Amino acid sequence: MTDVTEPDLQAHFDETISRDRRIEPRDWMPDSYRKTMIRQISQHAHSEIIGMQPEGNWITRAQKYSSIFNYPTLTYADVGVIGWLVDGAAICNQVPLCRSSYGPYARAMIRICKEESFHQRQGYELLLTMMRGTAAQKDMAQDATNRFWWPSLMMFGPPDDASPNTEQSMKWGIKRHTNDELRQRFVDMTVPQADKLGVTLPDPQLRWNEARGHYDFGPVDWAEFKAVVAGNGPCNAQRIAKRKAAHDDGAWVREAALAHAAKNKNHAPERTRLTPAANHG
Ligand code: BYC
Repeated sequence: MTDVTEPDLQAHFDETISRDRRIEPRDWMPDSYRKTMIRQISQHAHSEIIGMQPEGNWITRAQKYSSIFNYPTLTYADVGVIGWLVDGAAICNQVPLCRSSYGPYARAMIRICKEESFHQRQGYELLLTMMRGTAAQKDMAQDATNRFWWPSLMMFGPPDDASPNTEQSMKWGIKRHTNDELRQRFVDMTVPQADKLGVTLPDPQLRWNEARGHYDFGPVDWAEFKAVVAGNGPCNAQRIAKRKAAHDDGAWVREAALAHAAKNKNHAPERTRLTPAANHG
């Protein structure tokens, strides 16, 4: 049997990517590919945990919720706008990730997109109802749209020329479109929805560009994005403090579960214990 060398493994990996096949957890992969996947999946998982907090703010007053991270939820209309815009942006970003080169992530994303799609429709429906309501309800929907429009555009990440990870992630098939391409797709998809709802998107430069076949839109405040990502957004400190408190408050549950597991292990009848060999089987 011949030894498989690192260049062989790299060549096999490159061929898998070039044939648009999936990389699986036990496959050889370059350290930098593994690092990128861990970074991106961690960010995603972290978003799901923190993302429930803004709408959790409204949970005692309404039964439906989805999420967003470091911006406050000031009125109930925010629940609708987060569903419509935030989950809409998440879907736009994540549908192409269903074809990500990393198999487990791509497969998980199919289920995640179905769930996000439900939130998006629920938010849109909620806003449609509010926009058929009183003047005060319409004002609430417009105010929530004003506050969440720009942060939603920021969700796609920095512009392509300031995105350090896009080029390599595109080569690896982790990302299928650049941040700017997806941001544009989201704008093009959302403007007609805003028209139908009867809300105005807070961008005076937003207009159809016949030559490009896309909507032009005004500049995103990247200084604000950087501040939020650096931990200085309106609710960063609050979100992390709440998350930490929930983790600390749950310490007794983890301790009890571990103690229970240890007790069961010590008292388990011999025949039901797994040997190390069985564990590996
Ligand atoms: N927020 O080189 P870039 C959701 C960071 S929605 C914070 O373009 P990449 C949900 C980026 O991590 C959100 N940080 O990076 C909705 C990198 O920093 P590091 C979760 C951001 O990875 C409702 C740096 O900026 N979804 O799911 O190629 C309810 C340079 O950026 C952001 C996902 O995460 C941001 N918006 O592209 C519940 C989807 N944007 O790590 C949940 C998966 C950029 O080098 N993720 N950064 O220190 C992705 O598709 C990509 O990671 C991104 C960024 C498009 C977000």
